[in-house]
Amino acid sequence: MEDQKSIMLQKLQSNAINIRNLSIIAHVDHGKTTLTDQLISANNIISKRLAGNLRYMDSREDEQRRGITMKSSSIQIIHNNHLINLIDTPGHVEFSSEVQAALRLTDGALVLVDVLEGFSSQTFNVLKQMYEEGIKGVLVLNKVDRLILEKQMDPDQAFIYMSQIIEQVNAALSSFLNEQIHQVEEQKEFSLDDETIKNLETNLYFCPTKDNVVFCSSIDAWAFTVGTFSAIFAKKLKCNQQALQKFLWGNYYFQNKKVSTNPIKEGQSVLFVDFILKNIWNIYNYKDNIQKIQSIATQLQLNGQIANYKQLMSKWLPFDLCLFDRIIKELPNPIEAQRARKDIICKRINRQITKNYDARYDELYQSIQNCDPNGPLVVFVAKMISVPPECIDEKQLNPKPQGILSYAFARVFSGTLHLNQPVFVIGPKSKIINNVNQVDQTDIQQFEIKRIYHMMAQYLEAIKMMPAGNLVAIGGLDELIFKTSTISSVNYCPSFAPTFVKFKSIVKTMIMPTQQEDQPKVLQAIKKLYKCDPSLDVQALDSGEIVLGTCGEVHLQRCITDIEKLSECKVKISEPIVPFKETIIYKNMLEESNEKFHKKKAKVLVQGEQKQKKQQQFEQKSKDDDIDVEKQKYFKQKLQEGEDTEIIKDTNILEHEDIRYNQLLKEEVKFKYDQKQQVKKMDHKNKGKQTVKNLLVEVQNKSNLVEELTANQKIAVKVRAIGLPFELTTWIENNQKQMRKLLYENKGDPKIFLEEFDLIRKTLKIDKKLNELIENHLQCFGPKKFGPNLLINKMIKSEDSLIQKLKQQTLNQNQFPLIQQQQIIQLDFQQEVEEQNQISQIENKVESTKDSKSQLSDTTGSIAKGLELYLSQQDLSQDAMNNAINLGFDLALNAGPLCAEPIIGACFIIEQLKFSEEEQQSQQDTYGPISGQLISAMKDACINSFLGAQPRLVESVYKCTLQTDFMNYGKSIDVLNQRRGNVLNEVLNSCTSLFTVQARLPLSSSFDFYCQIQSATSGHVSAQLDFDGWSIIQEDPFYQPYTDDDIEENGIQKVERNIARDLIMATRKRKGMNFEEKIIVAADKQRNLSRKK
Ligand SMILES: Nc1nc2c(ncn2[C@@H]2O[C@H](COP(=O)(O)OP(=O)(O)OP(=O)(O)O)[C@@H](O)[C@H]2O)c(=O)[nH]1
Ligand SMILES: [Mg+2]
Repeated sequence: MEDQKSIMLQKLQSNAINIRNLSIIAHVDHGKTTLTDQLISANNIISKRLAGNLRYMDSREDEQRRGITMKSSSIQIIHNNHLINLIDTPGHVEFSSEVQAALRLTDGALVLVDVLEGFSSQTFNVLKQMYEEGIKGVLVLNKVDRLILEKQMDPDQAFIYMSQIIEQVNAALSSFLNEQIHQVEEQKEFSLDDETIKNLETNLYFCPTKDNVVFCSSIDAWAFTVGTFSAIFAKKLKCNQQALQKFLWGNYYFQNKKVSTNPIKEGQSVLFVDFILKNIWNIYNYKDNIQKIQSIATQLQLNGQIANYKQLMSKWLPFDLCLFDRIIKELPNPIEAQRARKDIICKRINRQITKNYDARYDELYQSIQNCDPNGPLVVFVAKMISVPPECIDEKQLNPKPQGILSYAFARVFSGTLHLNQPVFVIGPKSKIINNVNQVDQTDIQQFEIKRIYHMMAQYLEAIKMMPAGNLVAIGGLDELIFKTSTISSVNYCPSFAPTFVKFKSIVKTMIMPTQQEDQPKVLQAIKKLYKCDPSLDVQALDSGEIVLGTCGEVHLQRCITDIEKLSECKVKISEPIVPFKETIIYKNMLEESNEKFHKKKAKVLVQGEQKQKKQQQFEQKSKDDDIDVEKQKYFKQKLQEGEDTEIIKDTNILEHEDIRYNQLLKEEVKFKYDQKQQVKKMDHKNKGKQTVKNLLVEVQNKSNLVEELTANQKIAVKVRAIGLPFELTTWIENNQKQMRKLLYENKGDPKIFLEEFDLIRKTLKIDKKLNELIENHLQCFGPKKFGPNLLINKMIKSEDSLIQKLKQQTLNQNQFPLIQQQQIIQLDFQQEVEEQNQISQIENKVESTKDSKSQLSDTTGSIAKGLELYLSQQDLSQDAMNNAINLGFDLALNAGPLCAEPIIGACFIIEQLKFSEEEQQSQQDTYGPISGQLISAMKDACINSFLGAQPRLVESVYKCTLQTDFMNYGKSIDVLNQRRGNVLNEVLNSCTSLFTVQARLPLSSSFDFYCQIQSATSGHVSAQLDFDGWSIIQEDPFYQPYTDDDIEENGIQKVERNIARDLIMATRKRKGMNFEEKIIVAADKQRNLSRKK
């Protein structure tokens, strides 16, 4: 019996025309697993009675408990001599990588939409993934029963509502198509005619009359398409089925065997409603009247026992038959699909696209195109899955493996995979070979296939062979595969590893075993999981701690469960490590000058008043104290002098411009000066030991213009820090790939970059002064030459600025390298200690560049004579000096002063670089190489000027989409408010009376959000969190109210709770940095117990 089944399966697997490989994709909870249950119950894998409630594909305990799918799994179903390989995917946004892997392996997709919740953010995402993978789909409008029972919509409303959803889906597809057309037109410089675009759109769209839209209820097990009813009514009305089908969707009305586009009588329903929906609504209306249900069953000529409306519906419109019919007729078989998708599956073996084309690829290309089981073997492994031994059915083929092992989840694109077959496992780092006789063995390993299986949800059933066009699981590859791979019978086959979108790890957490002795086992488990999970990041700190980077809270929980299962040990995790960035707020310099002008004016007035007041007080006091007239005169004069000096100082503001205008309102100039000196001293003493309180004192006293001396006091570097517009910062971040190539790797044409950089500055209307500095004095971006910060050096000549050099390069392609490779050092500064080590490393590097006479050295810089002389005495070229400056700048950017998080959106301007004359006398230099000292001085100058330039914390935020009814709306908003959520917009869907609320939610306050919102609303709200980038916390972390007015203006709340400061403190605490000064609350006298005796 079993053998018969295997033979039959083998037969089906060998007949590619009758195979359908498909993924089920949708937003979370839209009913994918329930739908899969219904389909597999048709094969008696589970009973019909349990279908819908069992959620068979959710085989993990945590999937069942949480009620969501967390991994994609595959199952084989046989229908009408067809073999259907179906992959149920998770809908939760944190498992998007699973959808990507599933789509790469399959040829078609069922795109589900919960009709009540409608088109949602994840529907958009999965549609985009489907489009990019070139996969054909069938749209399934699921949960139609909810419109009847929950929303009590009438059929006319339901029709309008469902048409809107289809329109939204098509609009999304149209946007993807147009984007692609636009790209192709730009690249190839031609434009498509309207007719072609229209045809492309028509082929892409979902339309019920094309029979690629299914209306169903997975829970009640019924489904239909417009085609189902056109067949029924064509028979009844004795008309042509195809002709009738065209009118069964859209604004068509039926009267006296005629169809018209206008209603014949008032309130008349369209054909779709009249012929289809009204009949379904009718059955649901009588759902409690069993006699009526049975009489309807008789009218519909349904045989057999009908006990309730659900049975009636599923007998009348059988779910599985409708879906299987659509899957088989609408979705392509592997041969059609591989022909259509060959350039997506394997770009590298297309003669037209690949530069270094190898003639031997022709055979591979042909074989994949034809899905040829006799061609060379090509198997693509999309992911690794862990399977416990009890789920593996070996059928005595091999000794049963012990422990949880990983299996490769793959698709055979060409050839046939056999047991004992020697193959090459080709990793993503393997190179394209263009020499027929040469084989580059990088990342290619030999292997003999020992175990092959087909998958039945969590179970693996051993088989002997698997031909092209099928999904397969392969054992024994644990050690050879890292996340994805390509397996081939020929070693020249290129890696098919797709450029999968790298899912950013958002939530980072430290993980450790509860029992220290379990560490090796836990490490092994983490290693195994890291190989399998495409979106898991693992980082080992020098301290020995392991940090897991996951896509969110749910993903993290899944990883923990897996690690515990794989290691059979309990683990504990730290509080999530939330990433922050540090920045300076941008103020238009011009605006600032105006602002300053007004402030200055105000100050003069205030000072005038104060002076008068002080004089009066003084006169009064002198009278009271009876101070002698001479003394009075003397003090009066002093007072006068003090005030005047300050005013004079301030008029000189352009030279010593301070963007922190608040400072200007303070009176005590002398006090300020003393404090500054103290802070300077403290700086040297407490390097790296600042507490937030120290910082607070510093920030209040620091200016954004700072001068730092090298340790030997010989070179002085004066740096000003200002903020960049956040849009410019984001633009640089988004263009990092291009900038990296151009500025770091010295590849590509700078023309496009220059144009775009120019355009963005114009669009943002960047201040003229800053723009001019960027044009003529930009030394580099940073960190690593392409980061979102700028280093401007007023000391360099205009022709040596980065922009001018790039411009020159466009005229004179590749004349000289822009950046010397030896400057490039990977920096990852978490710890102060590490930083020191790095400095000495960098010093060596810089020293080594001294001798290398660079082409730049004779063109760079116009530095003061004294300095030039000194540098030549020190044998330090100007080029090496610039390198040192760049490295100091980079060091500062890697760990900002607030909480050692990376700096973004800052612009550091070197105002002056001079030889410090006063200290010339100092004897023997005991401070090491001058380049190293310059790095430290530059770093300190950046950090200190940053502190004086209104630093702000930047936090990562989620876009939160909530769908809630009116009853739970208030509760949902409450939860958002408690967590610093910021509502962006709210839309009320008039058909469903559901609110869609979009908000921004800080990552740091998003933990347990799902749980809280579910318990607050008794599970009546659907919530989704998508990573949405970075947002500046506008609150000043160092805000201190000085006056009653400050408190009145900002509220006492602000004084008591400063969120930015709290977050900085928490981060510093986590990083083991000083975060608080010890304050003695109650200083009781120490008692000497012995005295008591
Ligand atoms: N009323 C109604 N409920 C349904 C229908 N289909 C599914 N559900 C319910 O919707 C909930 C989610 O169903 P699932 O099948 O787990 O959804 P899913 O899309 O697999 O969810 P994820 O895999 O987590 O993305 C369950 O409570 C189902 O009972 C339907 O047709 N009608
Ligand atoms: Mg599911």
